[in-house]
Amino acid sequence: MALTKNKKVLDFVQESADLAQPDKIVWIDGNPDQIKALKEEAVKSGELIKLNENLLPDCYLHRTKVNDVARVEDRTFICTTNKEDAGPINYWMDPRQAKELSNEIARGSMKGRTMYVIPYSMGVVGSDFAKYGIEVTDSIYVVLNMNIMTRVGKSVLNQIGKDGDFIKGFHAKCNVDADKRYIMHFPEENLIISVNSAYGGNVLLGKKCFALRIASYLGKNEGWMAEHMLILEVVFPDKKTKKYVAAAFPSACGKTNLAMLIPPKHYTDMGYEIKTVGDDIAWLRVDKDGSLYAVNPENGFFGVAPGTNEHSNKNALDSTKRGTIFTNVALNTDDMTVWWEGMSKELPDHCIDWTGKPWDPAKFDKKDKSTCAAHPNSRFTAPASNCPSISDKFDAPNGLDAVPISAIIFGGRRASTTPLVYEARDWNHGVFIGSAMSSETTAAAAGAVGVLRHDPMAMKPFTGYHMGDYFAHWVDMGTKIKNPPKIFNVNWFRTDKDGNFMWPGFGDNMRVLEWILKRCSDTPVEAEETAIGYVPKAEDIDLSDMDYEITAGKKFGINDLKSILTVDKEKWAKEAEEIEGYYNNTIKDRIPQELWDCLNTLKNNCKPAAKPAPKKTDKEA
Ligand code: GTP
Ligand code: SPV
Ligand code: MN
Repeated sequence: MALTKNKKVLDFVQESADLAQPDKIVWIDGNPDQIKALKEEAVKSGELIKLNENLLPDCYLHRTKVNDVARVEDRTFICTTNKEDAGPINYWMDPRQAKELSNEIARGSMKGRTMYVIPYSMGVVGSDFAKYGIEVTDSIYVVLNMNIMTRVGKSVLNQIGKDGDFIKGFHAKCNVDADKRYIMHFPEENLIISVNSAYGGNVLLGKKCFALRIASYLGKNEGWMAEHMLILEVVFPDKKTKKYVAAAFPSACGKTNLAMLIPPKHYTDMGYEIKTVGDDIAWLRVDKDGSLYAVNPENGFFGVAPGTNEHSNKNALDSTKRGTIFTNVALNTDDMTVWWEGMSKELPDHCIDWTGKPWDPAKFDKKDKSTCAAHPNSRFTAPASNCPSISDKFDAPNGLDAVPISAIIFGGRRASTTPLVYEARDWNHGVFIGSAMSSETTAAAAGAVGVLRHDPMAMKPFTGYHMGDYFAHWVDMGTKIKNPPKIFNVNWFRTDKDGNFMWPGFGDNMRVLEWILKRCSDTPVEAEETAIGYVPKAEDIDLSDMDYEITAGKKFGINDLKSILTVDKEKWAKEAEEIEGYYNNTIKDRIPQELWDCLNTLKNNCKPAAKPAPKKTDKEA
């Protein structure tokens, strides 16, 4: 039975049903019994595998089709009336043509199936920041994941009310045919259509589709920002001072890890703590006091499984111990638990790999991804409330969920050139640094891994409009914030000549965070001004009790720190050329003058110092 009288909601559900022709329509009301029944149904059909109830209570494993394991950027479309509005780096399709195409694919595709109607909230229900959506889908996996990742149920419909607005999301699994897979966004109509996939970011329409692509478009028009950012809280030793940091790294470049960081003992002894507000998406607004405030619109974590262990990210691992859905990890049949590469040093004896075949640990080769038991982009969907480090702010009611941001950090995977950390000279220079970001590609999207590509603000795959306008929006926001956060860039991924990571990363990133916050304090620590911005003096990064071996027997020391803090002008001159090429040939137009000015400054700063004129000899004189 329909749970609302809102005509727009009812019309959307009816139109979707008329198209897909399901046998049944079920409204998701948020009742735990309904969710429980759906889990049972999915176990019966084989869509989910129930895991060991004692070791992993209420946890399930799901395997996708092998052709459907990551976001598909080349099948993701921004469908604006004018092609130019989607910009040069989005795939564009004419809205009418897009609907004709997806209608043809989805028509009758839910025959014999059930269509679920999921009312969901991005943000705390009723909060000033929250926005609402309705997703219809024929996948129980989607219902159960949305129920973890967002706030779902009747309370959302109450908020939408009789004639309130919402984002429409239509998802039909169809035959999971990769050649007919389309993820389409209609920002002018608050509409998302997804067909022929059943994987994460392609189908959990509240996440990348709404909370980034559609929301970035809304933010541009309404004066706020939707960003691919984690939000963390630093609790100072006095336990009263709390500072908030937002950080944008591309997919699979360390957001979840930084958001859940456990500081080294040296810092916990002093009394520092890190709390998690969000791990993937931030919505940012200027509030009445003129500061920039952020919320995490999600309700759970869709985290990368491989590499997650007791040491690298205990908070994430602990978050997956109950009420979690695992996607494409390995099944340990000895005790019906899960396993993935990097969970433990010992390989399990009896595993079924992510494709459903018995796995032979003897054939495992770290360097050959095809021998992995878990897919490199296998994921866990875990409730945020499970996370031991979750901040009180995360779920705070009455608008108290928004946190003031002191620092914004950009970062990516760069084997060379980019130092461990540097600070922008001012807001616009920070926007320039974000716009010029490059990072090596990862398994989070279909395609080659390890290729250096431009990924401005980690938003290349997620900006719902023209990238040049997006840069201009950032510049414009800077004029609206009374005390803009300072902007930094970090790189945890510098490697030595043998390809080893030179910086320990993970918990030790606290040392960099501390420096960043010292730069944001009323009495900032000094820094070196370089061609690219402010770089720490090596002595100002606390290396106390650091115990990291870059390679066997080679312990990390201050000289290693110095080497990853160096700014090589020759390399940066090349980088500047590269950025200029990207601006000119890829983004092409609508780049604000402020960013061209920063590029010119960088180019000038990197020019080799003019050689002193050769002394004239007596003869010449
Ligand atoms: P998405 O969920 O795809 O947006 O990814 P994410 O940005 O949240 O990345 P996540 O924290 O899941 O980390 C992805 C990969 O980077 C994992 O394999 C981590 O082990 C690795 N990683 C994270 N932080 C660090 C770090 O500080 N140093 C190194 N060397 N690797 C890291
Ligand atoms: C990412 O790729 O940045 C993710 C995973 O967070 S997905 O939801 O699939 O986009
Ligand atoms: Mn992400």
